[in-house]
Amino acid sequence: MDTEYKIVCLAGGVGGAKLAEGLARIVPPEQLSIIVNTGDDFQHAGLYISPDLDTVMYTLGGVANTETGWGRAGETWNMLETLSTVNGPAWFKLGDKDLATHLTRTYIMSVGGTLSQVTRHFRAAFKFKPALIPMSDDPVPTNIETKKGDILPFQEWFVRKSWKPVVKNVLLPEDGRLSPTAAQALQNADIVLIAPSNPFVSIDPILNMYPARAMVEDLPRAVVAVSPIIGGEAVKGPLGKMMADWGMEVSATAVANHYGDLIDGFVYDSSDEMPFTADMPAHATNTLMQSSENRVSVAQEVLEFAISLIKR
Ligand code: FO1
Repeated sequence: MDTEYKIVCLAGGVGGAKLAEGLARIVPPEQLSIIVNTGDDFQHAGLYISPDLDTVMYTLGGVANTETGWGRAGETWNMLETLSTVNGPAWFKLGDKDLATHLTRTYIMSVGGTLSQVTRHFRAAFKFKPALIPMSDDPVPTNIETKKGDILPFQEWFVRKSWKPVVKNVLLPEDGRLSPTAAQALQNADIVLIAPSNPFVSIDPILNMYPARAMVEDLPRAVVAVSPIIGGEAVKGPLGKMMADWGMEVSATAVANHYGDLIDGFVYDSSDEMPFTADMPAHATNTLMQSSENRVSVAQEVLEFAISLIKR
């Protein structure tokens, strides 16, 4: 796809990784930046873990475990099995191959490297070209306030409690700031694409990084969000449950309304009704990204739709 536009994709885990992979196949790498949520990051057994960055990185590197949506393909679990025998913290499953990533990230950060430097270091190792950028270089953890009144670190809620506790609020840090490279990418963006990730725990954390929201509102000539809801359901993860728990309609329309006037256009799945949102340009297609072919076709359609908005 020959486009001179600079494209920034805001991405969380699995949905973000799939759109990023499709974009990486059609956009020249120097014109594509992927800004990834780091609100799920945490210290686990002394290791610095960045789940969404790793999911996008492994996907762009062609080594992602597509069954689980996290970790690496062809994984072995010797360390984890042994960890259990010595009563180590085995609730968060670390595969032997995946462990190499966490050890390397933790090492580089222990000698003063930033998360952005770590991510650039991995770009060479995993042989992908687009800029993969953490939303912030500082710890900006997302916490979950449950209806029962507990405040859980994200992975405690997501993994340890399998996102069963009903969410009252998603608590985002007040003082988070974009990483310098993320700010620069948004500064130069012509098009911002919001991936079909969870708006509340993957995309809002990115927009919460000062001054991301203002930059997205003011700068690019087209901001397009892709619906993470298909056929009235979330493809994966806690989104459907969260929306239902909040009494929201689990629909593409509800997601479009959540983004509101931040976006100029919305791409939704043909199986859903046209999102009735005040004169929001919308484009329907098959947004399910199973194979790498349709990751490319979805990326192509999203990009063409965004470009059409610029030319309007
Ligand atoms: N998710 C799980 O449900 N169980 C796990 O044991 C688990 C381990 C894990 C290890 C590394 C990693 O990068 C991700 C991992 N995830 C696991 C997924 C992770 O919790 C989620 O990917 C995000 O935080 C939400 O998108």
